[in-house]
Amino acid sequence: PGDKKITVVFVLGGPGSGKGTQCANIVQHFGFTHLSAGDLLRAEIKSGSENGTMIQNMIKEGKIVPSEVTIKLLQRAMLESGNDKFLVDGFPRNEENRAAFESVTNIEPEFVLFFDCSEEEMERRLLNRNQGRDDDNIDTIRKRFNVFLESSLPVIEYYNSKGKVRKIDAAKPIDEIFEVVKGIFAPYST
Ligand code: UP5
Ligand code: MG
Repeated sequence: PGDKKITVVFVLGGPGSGKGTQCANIVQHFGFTHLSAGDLLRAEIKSGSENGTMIQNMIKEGKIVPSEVTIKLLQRAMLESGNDKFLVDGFPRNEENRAAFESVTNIEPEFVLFFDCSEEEMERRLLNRNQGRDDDNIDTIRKRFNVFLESSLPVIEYYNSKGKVRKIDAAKPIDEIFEVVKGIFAPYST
């Protein structure tokens, strides 16, 4: 535990709203390290860890993996990166994730980037993605949408009440969205 100031931006939005796509652009322009909680969990399944089967089942059902598992993976990735600026993509997904992250790491996000997109458009994107993700089928997609509305939107509302949400219209083309994103990150360029 050093005194080094760590900058964390939470990147939130529904399934298929474009979090991963925009994070890749932000990394290139602003020197952040991208930590997708979903990618870390999928890597954990592949690594054959003892939690792998549990994680796989939760993802298949669109359910939220217990905080302690996800937070450990995030903390490890932060340490290994050697960086001090992070995009935490797809986390926190519920109130418990949020409170646990704050108390375990003592980190408050600088702000929350919220990609706002209609379910119709997100569904179209996910069904066209074709990356072999176990959860990109219509049954699981519907479950993911429900969990987002019930559990994840309240987290965004919480940060909104603290004036920390930067809401972005994510229904536009990728490059137009990134123009807006750039303006938000300009103060954080190195
Ligand atoms: N695309 C992107 N932007 C576009 C645009 N503007 N116009 C047209 N097309 C666009 O994009 C999705 C697809 O759309 C891509 O094909 C892209 O080219 C295109 P992407 O950038 O991948 O969207 P993203 O928001 O990242 O979608 P993703 O499916 O990754 O979001 P989820 O939040 O559903 O997935 P995640 O990986 O974060 O989580 C998966 C599961 O892991 C969860 O359901 C949960 O079970 C578990 N999980 C936890 O339990 N805890 C966590 O903390 C995190 C995950
Ligand atoms: Mg993603």
